[in-house]
Parts: sequence; structure tokens; C-alpha cells
Amino acid sequence: MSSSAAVVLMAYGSPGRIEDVPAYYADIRSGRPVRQDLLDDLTARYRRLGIEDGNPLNEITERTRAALQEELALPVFSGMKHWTPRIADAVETALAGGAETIVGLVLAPHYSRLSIGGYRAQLQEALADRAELLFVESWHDEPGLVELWAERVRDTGAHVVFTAHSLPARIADEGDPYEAQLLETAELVAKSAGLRDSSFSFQSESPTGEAWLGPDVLDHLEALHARGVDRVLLAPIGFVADHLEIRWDLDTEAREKARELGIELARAEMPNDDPAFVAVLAGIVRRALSLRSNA
Ligand code: FEC
Repeated sequence: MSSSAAVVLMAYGSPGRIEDVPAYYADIRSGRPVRQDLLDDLTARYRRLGIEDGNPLNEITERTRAALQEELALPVFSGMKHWTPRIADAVETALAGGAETIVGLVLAPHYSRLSIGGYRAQLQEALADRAELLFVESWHDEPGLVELWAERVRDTGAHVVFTAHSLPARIADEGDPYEAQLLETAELVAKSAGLRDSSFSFQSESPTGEAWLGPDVLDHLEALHARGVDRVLLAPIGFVADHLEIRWDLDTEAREKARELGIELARAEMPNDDPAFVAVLAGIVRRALSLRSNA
């Protein structure tokens, strides 16, 4: 393994404190207008989760980074898409430490131009060809990831609903692989866990004025209820960590909906910094480096 290699481990990022929410939201909107009512609503969601002076997503990313660095015995730097430390900061730190090869790995397993493509663009722009880049596009069918989720849903008597972040529906016309990769992960996990009853739905759609991929998890719970399903286990395979989309959209909103419908709802634990998950990430990085040295 090259001694001058470093990893830039990328995540969505989350505002550090409640005062940071307006700047964070502006970054997500990347210059497009921010509606005051949506900003107020977002601030209220972060406040209700108790994120005043510290934020669990950023702490989890830091723990995952540190564990991966130890496992690989290589420098690993965190870079956030929408908050600090920025992806560009991580690149500068890696280069200042003498990295000649950078492995770019996003903490999101499924490729979309609108998602992973954005991380890649930030990383490439910051790097400006100053080091070799080995960018991992997707790892949705990584056997260790599949097994990790399979363990979390195996032996449940409930109907398993796999979920992932929705995206504007126009990506389907662009031949984007996002939805197909998500369905493949869900199928692999269901097969490995021997599930007889499972389905897939999207979550966390934003009110941007265009159609998003569906069905949304809240509508899906209604449809399952109509079919007579009364126990559901949510498995958010499109994400890897506890954050707003998990703790609010699933643990608060979906739970409320399930209560209204009389469905017993549980949610599988996220990989976070589980050593088995860190081992999966380390395997992906090692493979990227060894494929390069064998080429
Ligand atoms: O815990 C936290 O503070 C951050 C949680 C968080 C994660 C996350 C992951 C993804 N997003 C993806 C796509 C979009 C698109 C838009 C969009 C908007 C938001 C807003 C917040 C937010 N996202 Fe997110 N996302 C997280 C948080 N996301 C907050 C803005 C308020 C709102 O709409 O609710 C629409 C942008 C626009 O307005 O034009 C598109 C995708 C992922 C999964 C991959 C990844 O993690 O990068 C895809 C975590």
C-alpha cells in the first residue's frame, strides 16, 4: 500500500449549532432563494432534536473517521459537502501532509449524479490535479454492507420497509443508477436475511416545486395498513448514520404516522461507527489502492 496515500472521507455535514442553520440551509440551496417559512421549519426541527450547541451527525462522522484511520494505518480526513470541515479543507490538509494519492470515499453507498456526483465535483475542484485521485463511485452491493443490514433485519417478524433519501424524479429520465442501486441493495439484504415480506419506499423529500421519487414512506405506511400489515421494521439502507433524516423523518414523523394507523413501528440501528462497518469501509479503501497498484 502506498505510504503517501490518504483518505478523504466525505459526509453530508450538519450545522454545528442552532445559529448555523441559516448558513447551512443557504449552502444546501447553493444560491437559490431560501423561503423563510422553510428555514423556520428546519430550525424548529433541529431545535426539537436538542441540537443547540453540538450535533450528533458530525460527532459520529468524527468517530468513524478516527476508527477508519486506526484500522487502515493511513491518514483519514473528513470533508463535509454542506458544512465544515469542507471537502476542500480535507484536501488541503491531506496535500500538506504529503499525500500523493487520495482515495475519495463518500459515506453514502448509492450513486446519483445529484448526490455522489456533487461530492466528486467538490473534491476534484479542490484537488486540481495536484495528486492522484481514486474516487469510489458507489458501494451499494458491498458484501459486508449487505451482511451488516441483513443482521439487523434477520429474524424479525415484522414487514421490513427499506428506505432511502428521495431525489427529484427527473433523474430517472437521465438514466441515473440511483434507484436501481437502492433496489439492488434492498434485494440483496432481503435475500441474505431470508425475508419473506419486505418493500421499499423513499423518504425526506424536499418541497422544491418538482416531482420527487416515490412512494414516500408516510404514504407507504398507509398502503401497508390498508393491506393489513400491523408491524413494520424500517431499514434505512440509503444512509449510514443517525442524523436529522433518521431522527426526525423516521423516528418522529413516521412513528407519529404509524401510531395514527395503529402500526407497531421499529427502526433498525444505523451502522454509525460499528467496528463491522468500519471494516467494510477499510476494505473498500484497500481495494481501491490495490487495484491501482495492480494496474
Ligand atoms: O443531520 C443533518 O443535519 C443532515 C441530514 C441530511 C442528510 C442528507 C442526505 C441526503 N440529502 C440528499 C438530497 C437532498 C436534496 C435536497 C436536500 C435538502 C436537504 C435539507 C436538509 C437536508 N437535506 Fe439532504 N440530507 C440532510 C439534510 N437533500 C436539512 C434542506 C431542508 C429540507 O429540504 O428538508 C434539496 C436541495 C434543494 O433545496 O434544492 C436533493 C441525498 C442524501 C443522501 C446522500 C448523502 O448523505 O449525501 C441524496 C444525511
